[in-house]
Amino acid sequence: MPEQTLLVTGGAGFIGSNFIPYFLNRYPQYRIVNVDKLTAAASLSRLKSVEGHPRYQFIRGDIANRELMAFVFTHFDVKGVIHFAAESHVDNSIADPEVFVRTNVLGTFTLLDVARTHWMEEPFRYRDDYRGCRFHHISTDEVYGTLGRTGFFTEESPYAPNSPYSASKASSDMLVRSYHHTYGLDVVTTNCSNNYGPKQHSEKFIPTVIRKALAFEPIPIYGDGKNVRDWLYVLDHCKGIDQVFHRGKSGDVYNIGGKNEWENIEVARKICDILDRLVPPDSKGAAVKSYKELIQFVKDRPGHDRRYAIDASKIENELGWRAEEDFESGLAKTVEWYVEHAEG
Ligand code: NAD
Ligand code: TDX
Repeated sequence: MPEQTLLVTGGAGFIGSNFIPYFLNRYPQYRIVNVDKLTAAASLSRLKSVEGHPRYQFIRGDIANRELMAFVFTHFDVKGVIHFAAESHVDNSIADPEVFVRTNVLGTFTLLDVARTHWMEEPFRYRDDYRGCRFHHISTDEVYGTLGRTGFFTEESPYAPNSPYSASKASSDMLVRSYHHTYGLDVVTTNCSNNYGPKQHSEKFIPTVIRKALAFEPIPIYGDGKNVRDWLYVLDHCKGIDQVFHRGKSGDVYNIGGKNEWENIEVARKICDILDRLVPPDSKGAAVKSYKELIQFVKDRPGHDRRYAIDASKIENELGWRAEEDFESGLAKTVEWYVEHAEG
């Protein structure tokens, strides 16, 4: 099979840097060009395993830069896009929302429009050699807003974003939808729940708990700690993206989730239990007997969504995808990775 070039955006981030090695290993027919702006959330060290790989190339750049993106599409003859690049941290979107609109809305628009002009000779008709070029948009369950104690988000749930981050992702989802309905661009969107695993940026919840515990500093739990998130191991997310990119129905949306709901306080306690076994506090000469003693309830996040939970029946029934990683073992692997990398 002739090689095809895929553009991966945001590949130096958490999920993208787990996805690229997975995809290169699994599919010898793809070349990957990774365009990443290298914001504070990025790190090229996460991509060490693919450095120098003959089918991998990195370009530092902004997805909102139309000239650059047009160059990338033409120069590499891009035949598919997997679009991870985003500003992704809710707390940052509260402090400084503008860049979220710039990257998540304008950046996604720019990519879509470059894909349209590159892949389609004229509106409504694919050029023969670009038939089948697919734009896969990676999005979040946060676009659906918040749930009470019961119920799940489905692909039919109404959009009700509550933070500047989720509002910017919701806007990008709508642009993707419109490019399919108006121009016939081959798009798929996946809305995924909270990911966890190796290589996540330290500002996110699970890495924060581990980092603070290992430094014997207070572990900050927002509000009453009873907000619920549905945690999915990052490799399970990558496998879901793989299925939807290759087999999903054009124009469709697929929710991806772990059926794995936990209150934040429970997650923090689980991590402390793992750390107590892995790096006993007394082995570090600490006064505390368990890292749990460091847990501290702090001021809540403004507009903090109470509960997210995904009904993943569509991707399970249509594409046979299932979350495979069990939370206890996934969390243990994750904590071990951070301990190794904190010490290394
Ligand atoms: P991340 O913040 O770790 O990585 C984002 C990457 O995008 C970074 O490498 C950053 O440098 C890059 N980037 C940001 N702005 C850019 C720009 N203008 N041009 C080019 N590159 C730019 O995020 P993540 O956790 O890996 O999330 C990836 C995608 O998945 C995002 O679209 C996010 O909304 C979505 N998502 C994440 C989660 C999660 O739990 N992490 C869950 C559901 C969906
Ligand atoms: O220090 C903290 N203390 C705390 O209690 C932090 C950083 C978070 N939290 C809480 C807030 C949330 O209820 O933990 C939960 C998880 O927080 P984040 O890791 O910031 O994730 P969340 O806001 O749920 O969003 C994540 O999942 C959906 C990703 O960051 C998004 O990019 C993704 O779309």
